[in-house]
Amino acid sequence: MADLFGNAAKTDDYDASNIEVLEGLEPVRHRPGMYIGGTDDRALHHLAAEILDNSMDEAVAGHANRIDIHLESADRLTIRDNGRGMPTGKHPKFPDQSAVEVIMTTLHAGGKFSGKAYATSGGLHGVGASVVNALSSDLMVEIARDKILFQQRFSRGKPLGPLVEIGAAPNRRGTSVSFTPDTEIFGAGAKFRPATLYRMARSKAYLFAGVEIRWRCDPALLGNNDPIPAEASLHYPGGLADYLTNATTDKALMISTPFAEMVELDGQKFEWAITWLGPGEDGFFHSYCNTVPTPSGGTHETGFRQAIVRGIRSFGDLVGNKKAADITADDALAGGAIMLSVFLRDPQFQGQTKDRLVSTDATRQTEQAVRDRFDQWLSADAGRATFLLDAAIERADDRKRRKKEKEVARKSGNKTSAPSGQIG
Ligand code: 0RA
Repeated sequence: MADLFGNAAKTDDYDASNIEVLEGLEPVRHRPGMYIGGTDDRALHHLAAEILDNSMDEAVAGHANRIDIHLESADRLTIRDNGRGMPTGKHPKFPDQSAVEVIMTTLHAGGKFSGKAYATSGGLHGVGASVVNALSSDLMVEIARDKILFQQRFSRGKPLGPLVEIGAAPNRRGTSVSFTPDTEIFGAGAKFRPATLYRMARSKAYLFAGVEIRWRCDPALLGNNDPIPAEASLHYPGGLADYLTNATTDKALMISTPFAEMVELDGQKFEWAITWLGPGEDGFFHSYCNTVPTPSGGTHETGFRQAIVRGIRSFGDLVGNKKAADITADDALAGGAIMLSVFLRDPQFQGQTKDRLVSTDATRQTEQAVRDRFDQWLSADAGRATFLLDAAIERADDRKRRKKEKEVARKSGNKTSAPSGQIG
């Protein structure tokens, strides 16, 4: 049986039933905010993230190991990968169209159509190429597949012609997307910011050690002594641990080496790095699912927090410290500098820009992945574990004392009580 895209099927990963709804792109141009969370600067950079996510999906699934990001001018970006290439065959439902054209011109609501192990599908992620196309005044897709180079051009979501073979591609494989965001949507002054794109590219490279991201930027867009390079190769075999080490070089640390691991559980991956910063330093918790940032947190963060607080409590229990039972996750994680990255098969995101993970199982799965390793890490160095336990107990004591003071102040009618601000 041929697959959805008219290519010989290797597996039954996807068939026509995987696409539940196909609609045109009018709703995207009509209400861009529904798809990219607005039409401002942040939304503009969301377009880049969508295209980069598609290439990252291809890399994470093991089909690509290089991604090139080229900011050609302030309004023209090209992202290219060396993956399988978007499918070019005729679409069985739309015999006049290539699969590329269907991918680029239809909204795949609820559709997971690639059979990719870690596709970031979920309404916004992974299937966003058509959304970017709808909101670009000019978009060019180039595909090297089966030793042939294909090309198709679009404007505002409409093809300017069919997919055409433009030559041989004997030594090339992959997909390249170049696009210019539509000034009708984003305004005449819409410009990509090199720093935003560079950081996005760098964080993706940290999040997936198996990819090299090559960054190139028109030097005219960079200032003198700009911290952003005109060219760079981003590749971090040490993953999140490398990131954390770099992000905390100028900070006082409570422990010398981060607790960092990568665990595979039931075909899903969990990777993290955590260290604790010295007094007065602000911690952070950066989390990701399938390399997509989840700034509003979610179930994976909950699982991670549970693993850490339960691990510290149980170490306290082990050494007979009764106060350990009162430690909360905030106590245990105060001053924590945390990177958490999970790779889930079928993640569920929520929120207008899908920046929160809501997959129910992720809490238990993340906790399970982290907890075992954390217990081992704690017991490997009792001095370090005691130090963390004592610090958490101190914060629990502080918290209880402040609460008590607040109650006393309330009872005595004093409204100028100490702030109950969250710790960390
Ligand atoms: C659908 C199916 C397949 C690959 C892709 C999409 C794909 C999309 C993008 C977007 C950027 N880079 C990409 N790389 C691949 C699988 C096709 C197959 O089975 O060969």
